Amino acid sequence: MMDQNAQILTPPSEPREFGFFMEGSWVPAGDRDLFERSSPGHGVPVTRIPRCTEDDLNTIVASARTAFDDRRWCGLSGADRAAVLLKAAELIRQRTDEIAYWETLENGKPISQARGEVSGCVGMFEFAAGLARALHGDSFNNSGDGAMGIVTREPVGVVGLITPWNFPFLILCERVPYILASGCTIVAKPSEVTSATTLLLAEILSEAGLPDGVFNVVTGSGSVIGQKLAEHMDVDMLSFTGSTAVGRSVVAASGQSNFKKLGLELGGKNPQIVFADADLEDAADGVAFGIAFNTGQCCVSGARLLVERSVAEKFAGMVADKLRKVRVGDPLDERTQAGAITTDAQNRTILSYIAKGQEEGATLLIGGGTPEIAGGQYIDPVIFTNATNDMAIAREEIFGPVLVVIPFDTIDEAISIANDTEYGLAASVWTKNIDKALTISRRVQAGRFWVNTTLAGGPELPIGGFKASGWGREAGMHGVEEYTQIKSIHVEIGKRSHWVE
Ligand code: TXE
Repeated sequence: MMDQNAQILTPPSEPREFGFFMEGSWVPAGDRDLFERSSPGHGVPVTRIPRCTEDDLNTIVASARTAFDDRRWCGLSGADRAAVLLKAAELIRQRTDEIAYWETLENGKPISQARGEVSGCVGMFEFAAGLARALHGDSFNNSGDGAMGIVTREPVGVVGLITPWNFPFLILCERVPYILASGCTIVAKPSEVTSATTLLLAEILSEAGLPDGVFNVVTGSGSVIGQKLAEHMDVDMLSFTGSTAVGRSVVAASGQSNFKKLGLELGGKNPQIVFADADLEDAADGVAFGIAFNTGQCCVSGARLLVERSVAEKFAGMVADKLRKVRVGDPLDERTQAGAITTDAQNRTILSYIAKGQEEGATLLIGGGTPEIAGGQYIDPVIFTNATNDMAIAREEIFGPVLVVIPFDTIDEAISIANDTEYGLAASVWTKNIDKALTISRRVQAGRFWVNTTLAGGPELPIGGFKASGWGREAGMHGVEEYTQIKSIHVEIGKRSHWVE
C-alpha cells in the first residue's frame, strides 16, 4: 500500500476481499456473487464485496430483531452504552489511516480529506457517548396528589440504515453512534460501490464490546437488498440518505408494509447568497470550497451562487480565480484538493448537465475539462454565468462541481430566488451586516444554515432538510431522540375513586 521511500500511497496490487457482517462476526462471501469495485481515481479493482441474497437479509434482520427484543443493548445503562461508544472512538482514531485509505480508493475523494472526515467521526462517537447518558424523558408533578405523569423515551427498535456513496463513512457516523446511544439495533446497507468502510466499522464496534447482533451490515444492490429492507416487516425504522427518487420509493415501501418510521436525507440545490458588503475574498474562497469540495458530490454543496448584481461580475471572476487553482488530482496524492468523480453514472450525469447548461443559453465561464489523471475520471470545476433560476442547471441537483451564478438586486429577491426550489437542505449567506444575515437566516427554508462560512458543523448540530430534502434530523441530541418513541405513563396514587358503586 505505502511506498516507503516516496511516502506516496498507491492502490493495492490485488483487490481486498470482504465478507458481510452479522452476529458480531464476518461471514465470508462463499458462493455468493461478488461485486468488484474499481477505484474511480485509478481505474483498477480495489475491493470485492459479496452480493447478499434476500435470505441473507432476512437472517440478518432476524438477528438484529433478537438483539433488540432480548434487551442485550437497550437494557444496559446509558453509562455502559457510552463506554462502548468511547472505546469505538478510540479504535477509529487508531485506524484512521486504514479507513481513510479504503474510503479514498472506493470513493475517489482526496486522502487528506478522507482522513479529516474519519477524525470528525471520532468526535461523533465521543459526543454520542455523552448523549447515551443524557437521554431522558419528562415528568409532570402537577397533576394533584392523586396522580403523576411520566414521559419516557424508548428506542424505536430495529433500524435499517441505507447510506450513499458520497460520504460513506461520515454519513454512517452521523447516524450510527446516535442510533446506538438510543438503544436501537441496526442493519446497515451501504451503497454497493462504497461498502468497505461500513464493514470496517462493524469490526471496530465488535472489538469495542458492542454485543453481537446489535450492528450488522448487509451488502448488495439498492434495488434488491435496499428495497427489501425498506419493505421489511421486522424493521421498525429506516434512515435513508440518497436520491429524492429512491426517497419516494422508500416512503411507498413503508406505507405498503408496516408504516415503519422514516428518516430521509435527500437532495439539495443549495444557495450561497453573497452581498456586496461581504468580505469578498473570504466569500470567494468559501463559495469555491462549497462547490469543489468532494467534487460537488455533496448534498449540501453550494450549487447556486446568488450574488448582489453590483458585484456579480467581479465576484464571479474572483471565484473563477480560486476554482482554477483547485488542485484536481490523484486522490492518493497528499496535495490533491478535488479527486475523482465517484461513479461512471455520476460522471455522465455531470457532463450531460455541463452540455445542457450551454444548450439552455448559460455562459460557461470556466471549467468542464476532463483531465487525464492516474487512469481515473475527473472534471475541472465549472462556473456558469448568465443563468436564470428556471434553467435545469439551477433547478436540478447535478451533484458535481458545477456552480450556477444568478444575480439579485434586493434582500427580498435574494430570499425569493433562494426559496424557489423544491429542496431545502442548506444555505449560506455572506455579509458583514448583521441585519441582513439574521433576516436571511430566518427566511430561507433550509435545515442547515451558515453565516460567513459553508459546509461547517460538528457532532452537536442536527442535520436534515426542509421540503423535498427530507424528514427528520440526524446528529446532535435530536439525532438520538429521532430514534426513540415517546410513551406517556399516567400513575394513579392512592385509593381509586370507583366508577361502579
Ligand atoms: O443514489 P441512490 P445514486 C443524489 C445525487 C445523485 C443521485 C443518484 O443527485 O446524482 O442521487 O445517486 C440505495 N430501495 N444523491 O443513484 O440510488 C443504494 O444502494 C432502497 C444525493 O447512487 O438513491 C444506496 O445505498 N434503497 C445523496 C442508496 O440507496 C435503494 C447522496 C443511495 O443510492 C434503492 C447520493 C431502493 N429501491 C445521491 N435503490 C445525498 N442526499 O447526499 C437504491 N438504493
